[in-house]
Amino acid sequence: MIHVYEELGDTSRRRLLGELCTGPKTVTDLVSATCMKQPNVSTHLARMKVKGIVRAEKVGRQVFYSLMSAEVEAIVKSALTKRDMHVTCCLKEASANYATAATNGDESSCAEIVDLAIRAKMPLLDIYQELLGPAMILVGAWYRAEKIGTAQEHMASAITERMMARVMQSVMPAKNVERTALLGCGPNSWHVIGLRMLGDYLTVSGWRTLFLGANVPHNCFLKAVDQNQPDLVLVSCVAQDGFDGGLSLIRELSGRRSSTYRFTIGVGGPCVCMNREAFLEAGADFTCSSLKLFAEEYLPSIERTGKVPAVA
Ligand code: B12
Repeated sequence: MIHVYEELGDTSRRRLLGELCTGPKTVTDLVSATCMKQPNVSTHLARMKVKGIVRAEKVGRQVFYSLMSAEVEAIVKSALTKRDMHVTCCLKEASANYATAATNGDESSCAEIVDLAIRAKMPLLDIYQELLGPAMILVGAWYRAEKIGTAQEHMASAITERMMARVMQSVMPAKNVERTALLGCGPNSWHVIGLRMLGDYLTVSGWRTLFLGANVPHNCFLKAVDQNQPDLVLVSCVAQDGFDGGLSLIRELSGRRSSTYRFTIGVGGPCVCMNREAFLEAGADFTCSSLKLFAEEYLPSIERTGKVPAVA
C-alpha cells in the first residue's frame, strides 16, 4: 500500500483519487470534475492501474475507473481529510492562493482549492463568504495597485463564476420552501458575483430562484416581477456608477406593490451601504452588507414571519 501514499504526493493524482472516492468514473467524468486535460487524466489513470491502485471496468462502450479496494479508499480518504483540514484552518492563505491562480488564469488550481473546501464539507456560505469573496476583494486591491491589469481582473471574475457553479453541483438543495426570489442588478450595474452568491444560497435553502444578472433595464425587471410574482426581490448595487439606476429601480419596484400583492425588497452592495437612507426612502424593506448577514439575520426572519428584522 506504500504506492498509494506515493501517488497521493502528486497533486493531479491526488485529485483523481479524491474523485474516485465518490464512486466509479469515466475519463470524461474525471476531466469535467478536475478541469485537467484528457490525455493527462488517461496517463495518470494508466500509471495507477499498473500500480494496482485503480481498476478499469468496461460497461457497454464506456470504461469506468474505480479504486482497487476498500483499503485504498480508506488511505485516500484519511490523507484527503488531513489536507482538507489544512484548507479550513488556513482560509486566508487559501483565498490568497486562489486569487493568484485566478488572476494567472490557472483554473485548474482554483478548482483544486475549491474542491478541497468541498471535500472538507465546508458549507456553501463559508466557501463564498470566507474563500471566494475575499479572493475577489484581493483581486480588486491588486488591480488598484496596478499589480494586475483589466484582463486579469475579468479572467478572475469569469473563473470565480465557474467555480461557484462547481460548488453548486456539489450541494444538495434543502426541501422546497415554495417561495420565489427574483434577483438582478439595475441599469449600469455590472457586478454580479455577490448577487449570484445570494441566489445560490437561496437555491440551496429550497427557494425557487430567478437570477436576471447584470444591467437589467427597468421595464424588463418589472415584467419579470409581474410574470413570476416573487415573494422576495433582491437588487445589488456595488459601484457608484449603478447608484441612479439602482435607486430608481427600487422606486419602481416599490410602486409595483399593491394591497393584494406584496413582496419584500432587499438591496445590498457597497454602494448601497454608503447610501442606505436613500435606498430605504426609495422603498427598500432592508439594506444588507453581506451574504452572511443576509443568511443569518434576514432570511430566517423572512421565512418565519414574512417580515424583515430590525438589524442595525
Ligand atoms: C470583479 C470586479 C468587477 C468586474 C465584475 C464582474 C462580475 N461578473 O461581477 C467588472 C470587470 C465587470 C467590474 C467593472 C467595474 N468596476 Co469593479 N470590481 C470588481 C471587484 C474586483 C470584485 C467585485 C466582487 O466580486 N467582489 C466580491 C463580492 C462577493 O462582493 P460584493 O460584490 O461586495 O457582494 C457582497 C456584499 O456586498 C453583499 N451584496 C452584494 N449585493 C447584494 C445585494 C443584496 C440584496 C444583499 C442582501 C447583499 C448584497 O453580499 C455579497 C457577499 O457578501 C471589486 C473590488 C472589491 N473590493 O469588491 C471592484 C469594484 C467593485 N469595482 C469598481 C469599479 C469602479 C468598477 C468600474 C466602474 C470600473 C471602470 N472604471 O470600468 C466598472 C463598471 C462597474 C459598473 N458600472 O457596475 C469599484 C467600485 C467603487 C465604487 N464605490 O464605486 C471597486 C470596489 C474597485 C475599486 N476599489 O475601485 N468590476
